[in-house]
Amino acid sequence: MMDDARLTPGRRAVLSGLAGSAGLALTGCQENPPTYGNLLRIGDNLTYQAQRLLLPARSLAREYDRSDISNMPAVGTTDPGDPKSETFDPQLGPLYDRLRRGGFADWRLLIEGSVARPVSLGLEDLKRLARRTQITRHTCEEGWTAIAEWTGAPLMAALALARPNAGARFVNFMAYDGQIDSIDMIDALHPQTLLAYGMNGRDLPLGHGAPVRLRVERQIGYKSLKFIRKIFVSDHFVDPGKAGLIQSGWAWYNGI
Ligand SMILES: Nc1nc2c(c(=O)[nH]1)N[C@H]1C(S)=C(S)[C@@H](COP(=O)(O)O)O[C@H]1N2
Ligand SMILES: [Mo]
Repeated sequence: MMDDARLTPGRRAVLSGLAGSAGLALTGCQENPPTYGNLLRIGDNLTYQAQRLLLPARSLAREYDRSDISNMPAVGTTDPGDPKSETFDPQLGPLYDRLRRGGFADWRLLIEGSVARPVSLGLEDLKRLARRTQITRHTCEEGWTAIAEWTGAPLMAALALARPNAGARFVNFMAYDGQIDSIDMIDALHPQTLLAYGMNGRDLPLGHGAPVRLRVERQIGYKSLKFIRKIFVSDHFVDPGKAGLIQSGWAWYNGI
């Protein structure tokens, strides 16, 4: 596993230079997620292929009752606008802080890349799309789980507005702490994959990714990126370099 605890997704190391800040400093571009010469990582591709073969694309993650809802800690980045946070991004952080102070009235989500019609959606636009509420279990790689209720727009509904091209295979997400990650179209179009703006019946709290986070219910917790600012659809796998997790040894696909 990792020899430096600071590199766990839950407590990310300070990201030097690169990525996030430069907007779209995505490096590399290939067919499938690489394993970076890590022998153990070969299992990732096997796991990915096996899960994709064995699970029907639409099989749902288990959903729970209201009475199952438990306390959920906010971990990793809990305020991208806090300059004291070790994940503070000098370009994006102040932008986030300004948006938060304005109650996210000016927050916009850009969906671009391999799409017929790039769109920019505000919070109210997202709330006018189809709405889904689900009570699911979040599993963190650090060993804890928690059950919470999430409300949001199915990612599928937001993507549909932008009309992904026929060759589109991956959906990349950029967050206000500079993190970038991606999922494949199977997860992107899954009915439980949400752009969540509500948690346990309230607006998504700051620590949990306000105003909008991703929920990817059939993968490990670090795939549910918080503080989403931009979506980039791509025909090929894009390695986000230092802004991503895979170069630190974390699996790109981590199905649960
Ligand atoms: N942008 C961003 N998203 C993130 C993280 C982060 O540090 N930054 N941490 C991840 C990890 S490791 C987990 S377990 C969950 C934690 O979500 P929570 O803070 O709502 O419990 O968010 C994930 N998404
Ligand atoms: Mo995590």
